[in-house]
Amino acid sequence: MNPANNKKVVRSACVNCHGVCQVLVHLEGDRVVKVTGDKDSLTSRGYLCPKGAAAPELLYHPDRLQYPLRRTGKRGENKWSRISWAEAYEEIIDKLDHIRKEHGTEYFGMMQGTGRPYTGFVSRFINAYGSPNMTGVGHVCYAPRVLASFRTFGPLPICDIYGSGGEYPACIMIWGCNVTHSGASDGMCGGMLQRALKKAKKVIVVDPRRIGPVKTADHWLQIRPGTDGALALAMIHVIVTEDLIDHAFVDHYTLGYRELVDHVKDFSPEWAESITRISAQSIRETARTYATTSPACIQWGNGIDMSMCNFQTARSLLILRAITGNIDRPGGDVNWVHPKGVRMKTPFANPEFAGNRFLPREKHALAVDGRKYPMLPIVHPPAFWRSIVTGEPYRMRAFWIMGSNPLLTMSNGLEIEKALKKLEYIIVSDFFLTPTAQFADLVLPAAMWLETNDVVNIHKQWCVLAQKKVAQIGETKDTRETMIQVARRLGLEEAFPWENYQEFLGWMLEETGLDFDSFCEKGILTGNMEYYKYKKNGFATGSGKFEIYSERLRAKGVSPLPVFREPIPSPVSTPEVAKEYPLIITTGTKIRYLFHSEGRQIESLRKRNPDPLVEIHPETAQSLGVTDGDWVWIETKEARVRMRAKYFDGIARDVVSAQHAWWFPEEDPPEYGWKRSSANLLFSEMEYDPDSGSESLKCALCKIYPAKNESGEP
Ligand SMILES: Nc1nc2c(c(=O)[nH]1)N[C@H]1C(S)=C(S)[C@@H](COP(=O)(O)OP(=O)(O)OC[C@H]3O[C@@H](n4cnc5c(=O)[nH]c(N)nc54)[C@H](O)[C@@H]3O)O[C@H]1N2
Ligand SMILES: Nc1nc2c(c(=O)[nH]1)N[C@H]1C(S)=C(S)[C@@H](COP(=O)(O)OP(=O)(O)OC[C@H]3O[C@@H](n4cnc5c(=O)[nH]c(N)nc54)[C@H](O)[C@@H]3O)O[C@H]1N2
Ligand code: SF4
Ligand SMILES: [Mo]
Repeated sequence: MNPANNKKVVRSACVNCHGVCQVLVHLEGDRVVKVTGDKDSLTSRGYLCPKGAAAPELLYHPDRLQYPLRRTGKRGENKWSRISWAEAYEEIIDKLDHIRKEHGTEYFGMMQGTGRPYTGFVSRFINAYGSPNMTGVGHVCYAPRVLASFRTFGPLPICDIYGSGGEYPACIMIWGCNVTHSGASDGMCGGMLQRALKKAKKVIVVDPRRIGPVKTADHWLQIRPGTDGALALAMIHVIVTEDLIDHAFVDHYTLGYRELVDHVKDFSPEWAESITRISAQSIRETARTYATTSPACIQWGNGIDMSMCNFQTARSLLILRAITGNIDRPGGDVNWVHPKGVRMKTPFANPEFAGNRFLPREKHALAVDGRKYPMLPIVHPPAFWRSIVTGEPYRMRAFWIMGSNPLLTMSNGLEIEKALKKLEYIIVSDFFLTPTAQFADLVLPAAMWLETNDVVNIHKQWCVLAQKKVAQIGETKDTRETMIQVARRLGLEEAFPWENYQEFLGWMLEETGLDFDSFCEKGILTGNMEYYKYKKNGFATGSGKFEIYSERLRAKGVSPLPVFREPIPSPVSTPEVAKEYPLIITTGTKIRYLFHSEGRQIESLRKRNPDPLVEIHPETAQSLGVTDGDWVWIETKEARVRMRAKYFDGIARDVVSAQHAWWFPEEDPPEYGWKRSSANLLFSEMEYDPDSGSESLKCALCKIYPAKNESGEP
């Protein structure tokens, strides 16, 4: 038959990142030929980034994992045999049942990567099994802001850019976030933010790099990496001392304003100038613009997440929003309303979803990190890996890695490698055999979004999107189906009451009165937006107020009012290190064509960014004998890696920005060259944020010098 007669278009939702875009999937017969943006979509209005467009290439990639694999050779020999799902389940059950009977449930650990459709299932699984040993990347991404929000007033605030309340933001302050470039993050669609920027009267950008929106911005504060906490405090200082606050809001709905006034007395713009390298005058002018242009919102991002005071900085930025009266008002920073009747599956919207009640209290005390960081809800990754290497306080026996590539995306990859070598049993669920998956005893093939149905809601709180299965490659399975089947066979039906994954989707929609198919016909369910909800309900804090001063934090040993901490290392905190390593390095600004360690094998994406890049000011590069495109060594006190220099005059002369998570799937297993260019190798033992345990991945010290070529010595 002529395939042209057999064309079909299916509405779905892309989840090649955190899933914000509704798309049209074009099929010829049962082959997916193209994905395009859906112009009728409320969330994305036709937007599609290159990763979304490349989804069919990912689907049909010849290296995709298609069947469960059991390791047959030694670790690292890349020898595998194909087994059935029944055998895979049997093997896992046998192992996990044995461990809980012989040793105790804490001898099994799990980790997950970034926000994915199955986030929430992982914590539910580990809680139901009975182990406190779950780790992940949340301490350097998103979670510090979410937790700061909950401790201060409620769920994470989102810029109100959809105009549901009849107003658009008049002022948008983009703070450490590059979403118009990367495509999407935290439930915000880059294309939609771009539209909102056009409508805004004032745009402010706080970023050490000249990002796209700087072009039309009224203020660009080119901050020294890692010092956002100082800038935020100084802006509060200006707004307080010049009385630019929203009195009605502050008087009626906040707690601790008086203490704040006292607290910020010394945090003048002049104080901040010496720390941030932004002139006191710019700080004053920017604070005035922000406080006097109403409504205003702050689009914040990863730029503040990976610092020595991420939780504290997030608190300052929340307070900025509150004292200017922008919380939950049209065009401001709002808390979305969930779609009615949908069982929201993100633990942030629905803490019950994480299944904490299944983990007995006494088990918490057995976590391998002793729960050292008060604002960290998971096991601190460095402690997690160390416990496996040293066997202190004990060595977990089995470990399940769910969609993560920790060798590349976490700090101290060489220590992680040691840990993976020592573990008795490792399961990895992924799309590909990654450098991490090469350490597995059992590899489980995961379904990507084209291969599975879903009620998509990862970070978006105000809607769920219909995702429709249109293809099936080999025997891939949705990661949640895998967990349901394993859980039920382990007798954990109370936490996993669904026979299978499709039944779970029905359960999510149960109270909407829709079944999955009728949900797909609608494509989207939205909540009915309501503003100023606090006027009716108060805020979700102990006091019912927006807690500028937090007694609960004080009781946990966390500063009750936000503070700034100088990053370590930095030219200020470690001047002796700076003598040998004079450049400040920020790492991991998101790449438009790639997603963390993903996409390196997708040809159409890789060719847009074929090599690992480090941005450097042309004058700095020239003074080091480096030409645009040259291979260079980036060296910190701990290690060195090779990348290609990319001239960029939108960055300060002593700051460089290196891409993260590089490996080379085209090279030989098991390493695929991951030790050559991964920026995360530049970080090993280090200082951590005392509240959240975060690494300072956006501020370290390095030097750069020419390398002869990709593989050569200088
Ligand atoms: N230096 C530095 N390091 C960073 C950052 C930085 O800015 N600088 N950013 C950090 C941030 S924000 C984050 S979130 C982390 C991300 O850290 P990770 O989540 O570990 O990174 P990824 O490479 O996206 O994901 C790892 C694997 O998940 C697989 N995968 C994707 N989707 C699925 C799925 O549906 N099911 C399964 N089973 N597997 C799937 C992919 O194939 C990939 O191999 O990295 C952090 N690391
Ligand atoms: N294409 C693509 N999209 C993605 C991802 C991806 O890997 N690729 N990852 C997804 C994930 S998990 C996340 S968390 C989001 C993150 O998305 P974003 O929040 O946008 O995070 P980044 O791109 O890491 O950094 C944002 C900006 O912070 C700036 N920055 C660096 N250091 C500092 C600093 O010290 N202070 C300030 N103020 N700014 C600084 C960088 O120059 C950059 O412009 O993106 C998501 N979307
Ligand atoms: S921004 Fe994310 S959801 Fe949208 S098309 Fe790109 S990968 Fe897909
Ligand atoms: Mo992230």
